[in-house]
Amino acid sequence: MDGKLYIAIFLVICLAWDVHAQVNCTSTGAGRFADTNDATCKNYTLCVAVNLTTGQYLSYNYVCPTTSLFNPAASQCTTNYVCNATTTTTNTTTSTICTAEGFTQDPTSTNCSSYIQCLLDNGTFVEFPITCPDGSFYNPNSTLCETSYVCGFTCTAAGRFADPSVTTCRNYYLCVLATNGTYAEYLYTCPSTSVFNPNTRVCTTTYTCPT
Ligand SMILES: *[C@@H]1O[C@H](CO)[C@@H](O)[C@H](O)[C@H]1NC(C)=O
Ligand SMILES: *[C@@H]1O[C@H](CO)[C@@H](O)[C@H](O)[C@H]1NC(C)=O
Ligand SMILES: *[C@@H]1O[C@H](CO)[C@@H](O)[C@H](O)[C@H]1NC(C)=O
Ligand SMILES: *[C@@H]1O[C@H](CO)[C@@H](O)[C@H](O)[C@H]1NC(C)=O
Ligand SMILES: *[C@@H]1O[C@H](CO)[C@@H](O)[C@H](O)[C@H]1NC(C)=O
Ligand SMILES: *[C@@H]1O[C@H](CO)[C@@H](O)[C@H](O)[C@H]1NC(C)=O
Ligand SMILES: *[C@@H]1O[C@H](CO)[C@@H](O)[C@H](O)[C@H]1NC(C)=O
Ligand SMILES: *[C@@H]1O[C@H](CO)[C@@H](O)[C@H](O)[C@H]1NC(C)=O
Ligand SMILES: CC(=O)N[C@H]1CO[C@H](CO)[C@@H](O)[C@@H]1O
Repeated sequence: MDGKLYIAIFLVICLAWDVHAQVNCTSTGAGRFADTNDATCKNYTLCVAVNLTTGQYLSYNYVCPTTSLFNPAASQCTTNYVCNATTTTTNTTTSTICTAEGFTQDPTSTNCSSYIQCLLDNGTFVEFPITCPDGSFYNPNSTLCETSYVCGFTCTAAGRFADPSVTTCRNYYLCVLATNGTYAEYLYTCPSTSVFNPNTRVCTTTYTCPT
């Protein structure tokens, strides 16, 4: 009798512990959070807000790539984070996309469904593409995948306009008013090393893209 009761209590505690083993996105909100049950600092959870009114979140577990560890202060994987006396690295860079550790837009993803994680690995930047959970899109402002983020651009006037979904200033939209009152939308990439200047609305090599 007593034995059965203790087994029942044991099972309940196990189940409860299992549930609490994951990050509780309702209490953390959207973002990336360390899996506190992982003493090796490799695992973290991405919380994606589905409905802020109902407080509904999707959670996805990830493992930091290579030697990187989840740094809770930076909310991302870094190679210089000391979990408990593990790895440290130096810097010096060469990568076409990465200029710092952290998250950046995937220039090949026109629909914002993926992004790039930049890590320093033995002094060299390494790129890791990450796919956003279904139905969510990478917002470069928050560096998170968000279901409410609107990727891309809609013409509201004729002319050339910077592509807001890419921070490199390389892309722009040409909006052409059709006879039926709607706009035709064309996406262009500035030639060679030029960037789109939103003030003069032309591609130029003299404009400095804000970072
Ligand atoms: C998650 O956190 C919320 C708010 O703090 C709380 O109401 C809820 O019970 C927690 N869920 C779990 C599974 O711990
Ligand atoms: C970390 O995540 C991996 C992959 O999901 C899993 O196999 C491993 O058990 C996790 N480690 C810990 C300590 O939770
Ligand atoms: C820290 O390292 C010591 C010795 O390597 C180990 O016994 C301990 O479990 C580690 N603690 C954490 C939180 O990783
Ligand atoms: C969020 O949930 C509320 C209540 O269920 C619902 O009325 C609302 O339409 C939902 N919003 C979205 C964006 O799904
Ligand atoms: C985004 O584009 C990728 C490939 O470019 C495609 O596989 C994916 O299905 C697209 N996602 C959405 C939500 O359209
Ligand atoms: C780091 O890079 C240097 C120079 O490229 C190389 O000599 C060294 O073996 C590398 N160390 C590791 C741990 O990969
Ligand atoms: C990003 O944030 C800036 C300043 O907070 C804001 O002006 C801009 O509209 C935001 N862009 C997007 C795409 O959310
Ligand atoms: C307006 O005209 C353009 C080009 O002629 C056409 O592609 C588009 O479908 C038309 N839109 C509507 C709502 O009729
Ligand atoms: C981000 C960072 O740590 N940058 C350092 C890389 O190394 C150079 C030279 O050692 C430093 O000046 C930077 O601050």
